[in-house]
Amino acid sequence: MGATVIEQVEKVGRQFRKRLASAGDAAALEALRIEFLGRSGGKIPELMSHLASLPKDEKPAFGKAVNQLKQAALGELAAAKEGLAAEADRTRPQVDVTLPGRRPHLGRLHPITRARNEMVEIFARLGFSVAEGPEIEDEWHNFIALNIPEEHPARDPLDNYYIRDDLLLRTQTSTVQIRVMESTPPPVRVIVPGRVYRPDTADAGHSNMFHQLEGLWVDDGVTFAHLKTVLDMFVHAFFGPATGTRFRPSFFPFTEPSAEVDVSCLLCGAKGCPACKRTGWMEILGCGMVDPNVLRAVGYDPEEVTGFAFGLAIERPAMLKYGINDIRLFYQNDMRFREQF
Ligand code: 2NL
Repeated sequence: MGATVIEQVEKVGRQFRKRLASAGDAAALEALRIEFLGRSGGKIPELMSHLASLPKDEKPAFGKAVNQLKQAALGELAAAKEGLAAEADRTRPQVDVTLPGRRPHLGRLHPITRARNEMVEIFARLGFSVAEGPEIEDEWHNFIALNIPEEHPARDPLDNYYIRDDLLLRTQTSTVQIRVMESTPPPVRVIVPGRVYRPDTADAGHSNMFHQLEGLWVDDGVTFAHLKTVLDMFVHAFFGPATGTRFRPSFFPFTEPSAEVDVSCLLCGAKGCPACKRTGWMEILGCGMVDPNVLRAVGYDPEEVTGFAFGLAIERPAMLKYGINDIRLFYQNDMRFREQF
C-alpha cells in the first residue's frame, strides 16, 4: 500500500516535469504553477489527502516525499521563469532600427589627383609613360646633372630643405628624369608627376610643398617644333580647344633655348581681368630644349640625340580649371571644399 502512494507522488512529479518541458512562456508557467501547486486543488497539495488513510509508520516518509516534490517543483518553476527572461534578453533586438541612419562619407578623388590623372591620360595618348622616384635626393640628381652650378642661387641652403650635407627634399621632379636617362638608352619619352619641396612662405599662390608634372622626350631629331606641338595639344586637351597659347623666351640652367608658356585667361576670355592682371594671359609652365650639358651628364651624346623638357605645378592648371583661388585649400582637407569635386 505504501509503495503505491509513493508511486502516486512520483507519477505527479513526472507529469509536472513533462508539462514543464513544454511550457514556452510566462503564462504557461503560471498555469502550471496553479495546476500543480495551487493552494486549493493543486495536484501536489492534493496528494496530502492520502495521508489520513496511511498506516502511522508510513506517514512521515509519505509526507516527506510530497514536501520534497513541492520544493523541487517550486525550484524548477523559478528556474524555468529565469531561463525564459534570460532568453528574452538575449533575443531582444540590440539595434534600434527606428533611429535615423548615419550617412557614410563617400570617398572621392582629391582635385590634385583628378588633375594629375587627366594630365597623365593626355600625355599617355601622345606616347609618354609615367616614371616616379624618391622625394629625398642627392645634389647630383637635384642640381649637378641638371647643369645648376655650385654658386647658383637655387642651391642656397636657405632656399632648400637639406636633411644632411648631401641630401635634400627634391625641388623638382627632373631628378627622376635624370635617373631614367642614366638607366635607359635613348629614346625616352616620360612624364614624372610627384611632390616637390621649397621653403616658401605660404600664401594664396605659394606652398612649401606642391605637385609637379615634368615631361621629357629625347630621341634622334626632336626639335622645338615637337615641343610646341606637344604642349599646344596638351593645353587644348586639358583646357579646351579654344584656349590660346603663347611661348615667351625665358631662361633655365637645364634647357637652351628656354620658354615660358601662357594660356589665354580662362576667366575673362583673354579680354583682361584682375585674375590675369589685365594681360589676358596666365603663365602655366616652363620648357625648353634639353641643355647639351644635361645630356652629357647622363651619358647621352648631344651630337646623336636632342630632346625637349617641360615642367609645371599641377596646382596651377587645377586652380584655373576648377576655379580655386587659394592654393592652401588643397591641403586643408576641409570637407566643404573636398565635396565640391
Ligand atoms: C620651371 C619649369 C622646367 C624642365 C623643367 C628638365 C628636365 C630635364 C632636363 C631639362 Cl631632365 N629640363 N625640366 C625644363 C624646363 C622647365 O620646369 O619653371 N622650372 C623652374
